[in-house]
This record gives sequence, structure tokens and C-alpha cells, in this order.
Amino acid sequence: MRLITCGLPYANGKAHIGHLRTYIPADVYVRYLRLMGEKVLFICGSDCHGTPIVVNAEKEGIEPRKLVDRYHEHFKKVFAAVGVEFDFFGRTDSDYHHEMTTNFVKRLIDNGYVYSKEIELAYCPNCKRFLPDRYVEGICPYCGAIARGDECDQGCGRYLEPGEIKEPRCKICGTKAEFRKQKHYFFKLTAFKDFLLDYLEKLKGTENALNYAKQWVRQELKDWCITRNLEWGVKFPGEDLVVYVWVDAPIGYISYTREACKEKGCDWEQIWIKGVRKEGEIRWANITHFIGLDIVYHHCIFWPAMLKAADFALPSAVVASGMVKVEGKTFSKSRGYVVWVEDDYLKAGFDPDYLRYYIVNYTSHQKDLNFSWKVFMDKVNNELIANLGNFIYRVLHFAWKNFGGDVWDLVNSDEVLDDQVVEAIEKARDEIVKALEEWEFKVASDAFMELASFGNNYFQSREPWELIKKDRGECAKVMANCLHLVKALVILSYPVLPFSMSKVADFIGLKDFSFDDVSKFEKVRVVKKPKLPFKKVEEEKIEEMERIMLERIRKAEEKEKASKSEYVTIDEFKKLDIRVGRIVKAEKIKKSRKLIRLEVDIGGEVRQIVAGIAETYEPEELVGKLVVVLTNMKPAKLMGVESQGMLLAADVDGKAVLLMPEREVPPGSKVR
Ligand code: B3M
Ligand code: ZN
Repeated sequence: MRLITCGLPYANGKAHIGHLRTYIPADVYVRYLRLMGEKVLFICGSDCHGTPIVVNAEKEGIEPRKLVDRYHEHFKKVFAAVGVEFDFFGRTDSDYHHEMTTNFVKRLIDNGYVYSKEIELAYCPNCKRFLPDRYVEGICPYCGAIARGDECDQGCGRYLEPGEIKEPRCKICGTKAEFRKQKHYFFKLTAFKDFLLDYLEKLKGTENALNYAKQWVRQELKDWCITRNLEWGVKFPGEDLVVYVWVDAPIGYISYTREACKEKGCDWEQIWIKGVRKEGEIRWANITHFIGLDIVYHHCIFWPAMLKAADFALPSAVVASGMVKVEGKTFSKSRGYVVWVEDDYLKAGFDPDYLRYYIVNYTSHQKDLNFSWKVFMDKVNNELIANLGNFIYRVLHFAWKNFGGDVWDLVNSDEVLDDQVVEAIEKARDEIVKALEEWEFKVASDAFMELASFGNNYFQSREPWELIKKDRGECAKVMANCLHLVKALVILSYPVLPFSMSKVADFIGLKDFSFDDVSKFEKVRVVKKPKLPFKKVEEEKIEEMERIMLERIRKAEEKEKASKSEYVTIDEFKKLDIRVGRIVKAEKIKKSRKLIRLEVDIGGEVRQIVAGIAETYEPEELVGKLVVVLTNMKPAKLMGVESQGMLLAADVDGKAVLLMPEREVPPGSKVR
């Protein structure tokens, strides 16, 4: 039994396209493996602990468990809706997980890899508590970016140890934090440097993950603080502390496997402890972790060291998906560059297969994926529909209409298949198998799309619509080949497009298929009146989606401005003393092209004001005019003449046009 896992989503917010970027390819992979006859267990679950959960619960004023309940159900629902079918989807706040974690930590302690030490930690004197991880914000000691307590999330991406962050502030009340001493527990990560170098050399997976990890291990490892001051989490044995969320979360892979095995009758110890083979210091397990690029450190450094320290077998591959962009900009929930799976995508009624295809086919699994609604429409309409959908429907429809779905009484069984059809199918299948070995899901999905193009060309060049008039038998032969191609396409594309291809399989009565059936000769018949496998994506709908996105980005910008106080408050505005004044005297300032010296009556007081308006006004025409004056402008000398205020004017191509009251008002009237 082979185990495939996906990074555990924090149960603290809704599912977005960033999540699916990892989960959909993993699901596609699992479906392919199963079609190829492998026995696979596919697990995931909610990550329920740590400050990501506690901080969000606190913001909402609810218990962490309540928050977790809500998002756990949400994720289950979304995964089902997009066809990501885990065998087990667990929770780390469950008893079975707490038990597994406690035992694991005890093993680390018993094996001598845990020690205690007094450290200085950020403490908020106002909230009167220690500030673990996301409770604290400050400056990254490595790159100087603004960072949160456990991670330089906006800068260099480094993992930060408690106490490392500079200039810490409490994230809840904003108070400057103090440092206070407290005893915490550490895992001897440094003892595993050589082991990790060896392990990472042999570990399989995507280059992006492996390269980062090797570089980090070569540079420097630090022992790892594994306890936190929180109530919510798995208790550290014998202390009033919980284990750090990044200790208990990956143990979820094990506790979920055990639960899944209870249901499916497999042996979790075989998977996680006995493993499949030993090579020097490494006992290998047949386990592949699918993760996002941002959690490589945890999966390629902390996790293998923990497993080794507790005598478990080690995962054989780590597959990291590249990051996500939305409409060309870095994915960001707070800035509005996000696609929410349920609210944006599913509720708008889009087919889940379209998103699956987009995510898998847009680019290599390791590269950055850009989600754009326009590109989405193009890929669906011009690729899925115009190529794959077109071929399938043309063939099924033609066979149904002209042969009642059955061409076989006119065809001499298995000699009917054209060599080039057989070859094209085998080529596609082989390419897919090879691409999967390298987790190149784009290459795999391109292969079945190429086969669909081949099918379209074949159909087009044989002209069955002409043949049917002249030679029904020849036409039946062509259609036999086309139906054989449809069957191959259904099987080869099913892992990416399970919803639509199940429907097509139904039209041709195909059940329980596998990769062996791809090129096997069968008398394929259309057994039901076929329908279009895909529905076109309408331009208006896409424009609506873009509007929704733009609106969200605009709101986010507004919020950002408000928080950065780029807005002027009414109090700030009130500080400006703006009044109506009457110009009583005006004269040009010598040697200046622009400046005029004015005397302005601002209601019982005459001010000398220098204004840059000589290009637009002659001094004579100004006398007697009502103008608008900022009277509490800091006095300044212009060409040696002091100006005790400022006239307000519209800037028209660099020239000043004075603002004037719309009707006669007494000088000195306040502007508000
Ligand atoms: N809960 C999610 C993240 O950091 C985190 C993954 C845990 S995997 C063991 O993206
Ligand atoms: Zn940094």
C-alpha cells in the first residue's frame, strides 16, 4: 500500500485557489496511480491547532473548537465538490490524534532528543501573556522585513525561532512587547545534520523542494523549540505548555493513516514503521507528501528528523507545487487577489472539471500558476471544448445518428483498427506514464489533448459524413476507430476530468476501467443518446467574475488606506483654517515671472500673500475679487517677500485658476 498525503489546511478560513493548487494535482496523481493498478491510500485533514487558529478565533470572539468545526466542514464540502476524494479527512483536535502525538513526543524524549532550556520570549505587559508565533509581529533578524513571530512571511521566508524576532509588538493590542524568561523544550535538530544531508540526497520529489532544503541544511541548523504558551493544542507531557503546531500537524499524517486503516483494513505500522526497505541509516516508507512551496522547510527538515528520532520510516518523496498568482499579481487574501473556491467559483456554477484542467494544465507543477478569468475562458472554450469535447461529441453523435450507436455488424472485428490510431493512443499513454514519474501533470494532460487533436484530424480527413452516402461499411470502419479513440480519451483524461468523463463513459457503457483497457480492443458502442460533455463559458459571466474581483481589490485597497491613514480624518481637515478673503491690493513682484504680491482682507485683518498667479492674471483685474485663503499656512518668504497664507486655485496645465465663492459673501467667512 502506497500512501499519498496533502498538506493539512489550517481550519481557520475558507478554501481558495492556493489550496487547490496542491490538492487537485495530488488527486489527479492518485487517480492515475489507481488506474495503473496501484493500491493507494490518500489522506488529508484539518490542521486545528496553533496560533493560526487561536488568533482567528479570538478575533471572532469564539472558542477555537467552534472555528475549527466550521472550516473543517467547509473544506470537506469543497473537496467533495471539486472531486478531491480523500480516503480519510481527519482533525488534529481529535482524541486519536492527541494520543498519537503524545506517544510520538514521548518517544522523542525517551530517545534522548529533547532537552529544556530557559529562553527569553516576547511578553505583552498589557495583555499579560507570552506571545507565541502569530501573536507577535516585528522585524526579521535576517532580512529586516516585517515578520510574524514564527516566520518571515513577507521577506526572506525563513522559519523564525521563538525569541528571534526583533522589535516585537503584541498583535492583539499593539503594545511593545518585553522579553521575559521561561523554560521551554527543544528538539535536537542539530544532531541530524549529516543524516539529513544523506536523506535529502536520496529523497525523491520536485527540484524546487529538494534544492531549498539541501541549501538550508548545508547552511545552518538550530535546535528547535517545540513548546508554546497556549491552551489549545496537544499538551506537552508534564508541563503547562502545548507542543508547537508544526510538531503535531505532520503527526496528523500518521494518526489519519491509522484511522483510515481501521476503516479500510490496511496496516498503518507497515506503512509508517516497518517501511519497504532499508538503505544505510534510512528506512524508507512508500509515502509521497504533496505540499506547497512555503512549507518545504517543515517537510524536508523538521519532519524527517522527527521521524528518524522517533524510529519511524521515512517518506520517499516530497512534491511541492509552485506558488499562485491571481490576474498576474502575487496571491494575497488581504489585498483581494484571491479566488474563493466556493463563493467565487462553485456558486457561479462553473464545472469543477474546468478548474481541475486549468490548474493541472496551465503550467508545470513546480512553476508559478497564474489564475486569470480570461485565460480560464480561453482554456475551457478553445482547448477543452473545441478540441476534446468537440471530438467526443462529434463521434458519439454521428455514430448514434447514423448507426444507432452500433457500427459492429458492418465491421470485421479486430482488424479494423488503423495502425496510426493504435500508435497515437499508445504514444499518449506512454507519455502520461512517464510524465507522472516526474510529477509533470501539464505534460500528462497535454498528451491526452494531443490525442484529441489527432482524433479531430482523423475524423476530418476521413470525412465519414461523405462516406456514409457512398459506402456504409467503410464509414463504419472509420467510426469504429473513432469510438476506440473516444474510449482511450475517456480513460486517459478521467483523472483530470472525472465528472465529465464519467458521463461520457456512461454514454459508451464503459465501467470499471483501467489503463489496461486503453488500447485493448473492445466493440465500443454508444448506448445512450449522447449529450455535449462540456458547456461553453460565456464571456458575460467572465466579465462578471472580473468585476467581482476588481471590486474586492478596490475594497481591500480602501481598507489598507484606512489602516495606513492615507485618508484625512475630519479632525485633520478641521486643522486647516480656510477663509474667504477680498483682494485689496495687487502688484507684480519685480524680476519674477509668476509671483504677485497681494494684500487680502480676511475679515478685519489684512494679510500679505504671495501667489504664483501672474501667468493667468493681471494685478489690476484682481483687486476687489473674493478668493479662498488657507490662513494658517506656515509663513514663508518668496523672492524675499513674506507670504502669510495661501490662495486656493485649480491647477490647469500648471497654471493657477483661482477658486472664488459662487456668490457674494463677507470676507472672513469660514470654509468647511
Ligand atoms: N497547516 C498549512 C500551511 O502552512 C499547514 C500545513 C500543515 S502540513 C502538516 O500552509
Ligand atoms: Zn526575513
